[in-house]
Amino acid sequence: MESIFALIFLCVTGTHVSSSPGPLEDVVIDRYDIPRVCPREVQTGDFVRYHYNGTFTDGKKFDSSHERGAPFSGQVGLGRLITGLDRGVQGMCVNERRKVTVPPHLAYGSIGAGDVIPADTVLVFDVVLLDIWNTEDKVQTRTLSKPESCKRLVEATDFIRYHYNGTLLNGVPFDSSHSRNGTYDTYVGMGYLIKGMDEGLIGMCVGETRTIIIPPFLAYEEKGYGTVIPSQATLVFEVFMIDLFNPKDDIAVVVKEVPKTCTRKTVVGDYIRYHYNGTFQDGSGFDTSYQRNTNKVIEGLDEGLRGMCVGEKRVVIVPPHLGHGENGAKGVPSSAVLHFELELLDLQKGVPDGYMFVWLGDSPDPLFPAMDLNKDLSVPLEEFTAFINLQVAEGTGRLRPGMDADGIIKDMFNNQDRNSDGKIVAEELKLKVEEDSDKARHEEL
Ligand SMILES: [Ca+2]
Ligand SMILES: [Ca+2]
Repeated sequence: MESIFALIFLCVTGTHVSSSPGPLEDVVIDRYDIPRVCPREVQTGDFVRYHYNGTFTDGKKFDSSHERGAPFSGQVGLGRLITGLDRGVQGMCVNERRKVTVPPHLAYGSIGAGDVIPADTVLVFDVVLLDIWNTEDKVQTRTLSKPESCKRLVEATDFIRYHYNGTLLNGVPFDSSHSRNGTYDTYVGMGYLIKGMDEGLIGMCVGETRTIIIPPFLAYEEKGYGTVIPSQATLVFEVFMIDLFNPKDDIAVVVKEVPKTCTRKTVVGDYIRYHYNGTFQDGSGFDTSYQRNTNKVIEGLDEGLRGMCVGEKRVVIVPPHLGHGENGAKGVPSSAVLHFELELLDLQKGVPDGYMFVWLGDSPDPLFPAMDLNKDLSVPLEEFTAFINLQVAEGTGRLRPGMDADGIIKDMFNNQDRNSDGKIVAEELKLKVEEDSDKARHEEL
């Protein structure tokens, strides 16, 4: 050994006096393209993925991962690579390009490799690093931005909706929810996601943007995914949290303002008028027109409006299973949590479902003579209208609140004028309750 060292020493010394370079002692590394941000450098034991072109010193190519279309993957420093490359990629960072010149004794020595590499050949590898990871790695998260107030953090078993961009460690994109024009909607922490994602999403709040870096053994491991995620790939997700709730959530009611006098609070069946401002968890407002075509209020809001005084203001938060569910509604996406700022404007006792008019005491019996105000044995619309308005004025009956009174009365009249001749006679008149007992689905009276 001593003589070999001596020889090399002489040769290296000789380069100072000779114009022709002597044989290489070690690899020569030319880091000709280093990324500005270099957060991690290859160390012994790391797994790496890289592309390379292998040439002789005259530039003739003997191997290329680019041409094969498959980068090299392997562990550094355990003799799986030729010794020269084990040394040559040390300290390299992702997206760095370097030229590694390997002397024969750190490559294929005096034997060479088959017909491809002759004996005692210096090899030049032009390498670009694509990925680094280590079996000791953990999921790394970094918050890029976050709202000032964060009322609630993502926990396991929550259902969440988020946008994401997914890239490989070298920045090559493999998937994006934005390209699909829809959020990714899922339960978290229940095994529906890759392990690293299940872990990295925990603790996020709505409105937060977070980077999640996931080593391959917590992602798609050796199998990769389709053509877009290679085997043993580190994944980088940039996640923007849109919405979160738990299926166990009930509505949340926060009372903001109650008037000093409150004689009556809303109960089931009341007719109410209220102002509301509807927003999603991210603060954006939703189109409320979806509700105008239906009298049906979503379950959570119906519940949230109970026990309220006129003039009271409250916020009601409705989880989707008490709102529009997985189907959403016009202007409301699937599985969206809804915030309602409410103010009760008016409150009236309602009438039972299916009724347009109710008697507040006993109804006149018999009814027809009472209704036939001028006693001509015939009740046209004008007379019927006068009769109903009289009941309302005297407090013996009430019309369904919140609707056009003349319209309701006309409907009631038409319903009783069975032969549609413009007048009601005694035989046509039947009490609503009698009809109900006949299981008829007519309305009124
Ligand atoms: Ca009459
Ligand atoms: Ca008639």
